[in-house]
Amino acid sequence: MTQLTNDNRAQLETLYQQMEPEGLYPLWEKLAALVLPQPQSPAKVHKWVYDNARDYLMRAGDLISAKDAERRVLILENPGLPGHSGITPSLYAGLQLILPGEVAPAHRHAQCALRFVLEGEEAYTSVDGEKAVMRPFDLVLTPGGQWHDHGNPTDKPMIWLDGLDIPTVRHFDASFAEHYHEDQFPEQAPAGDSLNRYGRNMRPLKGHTADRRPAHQPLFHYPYAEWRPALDALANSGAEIDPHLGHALEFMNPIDGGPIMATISAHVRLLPAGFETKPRRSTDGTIFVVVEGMGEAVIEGETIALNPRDIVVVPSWKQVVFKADSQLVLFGYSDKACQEKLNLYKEENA
Ligand code: GTQ
Repeated sequence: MTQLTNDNRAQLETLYQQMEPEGLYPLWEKLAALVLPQPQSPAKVHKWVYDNARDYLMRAGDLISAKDAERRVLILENPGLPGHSGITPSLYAGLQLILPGEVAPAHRHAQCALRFVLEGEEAYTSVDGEKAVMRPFDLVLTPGGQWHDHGNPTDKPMIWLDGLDIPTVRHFDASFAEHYHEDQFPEQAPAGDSLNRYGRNMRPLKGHTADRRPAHQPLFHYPYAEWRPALDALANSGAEIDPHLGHALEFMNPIDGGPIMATISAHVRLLPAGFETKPRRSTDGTIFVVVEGMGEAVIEGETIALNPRDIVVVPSWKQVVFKADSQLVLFGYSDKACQEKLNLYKEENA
């Protein structure tokens, strides 16, 4: 703004005071902060050490049941977004615990969720009455609007990372949610049915039994037993490694080859021992989970040590370099899916 005379400034201040009760404000005082020349995320770089978070979660497990809590989850709130219950401005993360014999009762909501298993074997998530039996580092989706309950018939605790678009749905004022009148939604299909039909690069031949799954979202289980060998095969094939990403594969919706859900994208990467990525930044603030190996993330010059099951958030437009001390495998999710639809997504590979 050009220089104003004192008199002019005083008259403007009077104008602001008088119009404020009418909900009117001068854009010229705020324009530079509203329309930024580049992202300035309020979110901070942050790491959650799994074992520390796990201790608190297990203590919560002694005090409240999954049923009483509805979902027994510790929210991973970004320290730069206090009170927001978001790990980035658009996405939520939480650690959910289901103890042996427990059920987290059936509900459905507009929010889309992914689950990335960190501990435990063979508890399940049921989606519209079909179970996905979950093993460590499996990715399981509960797309918006679908009934889901979780249960643990095993004798060991089950813990996974929940990734939801809660802040995005809040932003659009579009939340709907309801409880089912029983704890478990009635079984509609054998466990793994959708994976068998849609998860092996094939689809049901038409004329077969009618499609039960919603047309836009038929597949909801991406097992570690399938994605991990795929990464290894890629790495061992002699394929050129992406200098900014390492060997990287995105989880895909088989319907259109697009991202797994409308608001959330997810991928995995493998960085061979000794590999260091070139610097990269992107507008999709990303939540990373260390699946295996040790190394470092250097984010805008800040070094974060990476160990198995650590969770690290890299906010929008922060430059990141990954260094693999041993072979490093990462899972990541972000709002890239949503940003691409809105023509907002940008990245810069240095
Ligand atoms: O499992 O349905 O972490 O509805 C937050 C909200 C998990 C769930 C969360 C949810 C769920």
